[in-house]
Amino acid sequence: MKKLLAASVAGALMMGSLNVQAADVEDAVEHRQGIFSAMKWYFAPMGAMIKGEIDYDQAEFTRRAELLSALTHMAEEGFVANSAEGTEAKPEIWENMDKFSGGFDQLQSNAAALVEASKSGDMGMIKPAFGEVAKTCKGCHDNFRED
Ligand code: ASC
Repeated sequence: MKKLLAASVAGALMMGSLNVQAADVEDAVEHRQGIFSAMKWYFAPMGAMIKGEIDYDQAEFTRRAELLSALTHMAEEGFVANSAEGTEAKPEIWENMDKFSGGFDQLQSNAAALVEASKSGDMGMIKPAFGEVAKTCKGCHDNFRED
């Protein structure tokens, strides 16, 4: 009886986990896409300030850099197994996870450096720091995103 109960509990857990798995992949994709979209939201106006398309405001720039920096720690966990299909993520991500993950490390340190540079209020420091972040975005897109 105990054995039977254990078997049916295990069976129920297994079935449950199959359902949870499909939902988990969907949630993970939604999570990472939301984070990337938020990253763009915070990033793009900083570029516009640097180009002079909108007025430069030091506090606003730093606020954006800080929030962007926080977001750079959130997207990677959305790249769960079997989650490339139907997205722009290339399967190469999962074949080169060390390189992919290293790109996130670089993005995180470049974004943290942009926060520090932004506090100087000196465009001579801010501009190259912003460029390093943009370069890291682009590097990963070139390698791991379908255009
Ligand atoms: C953006 C945006 C990106 C990055 C990238 C930087 O504003 O949407 O994906 O900058 O183009 O190279």
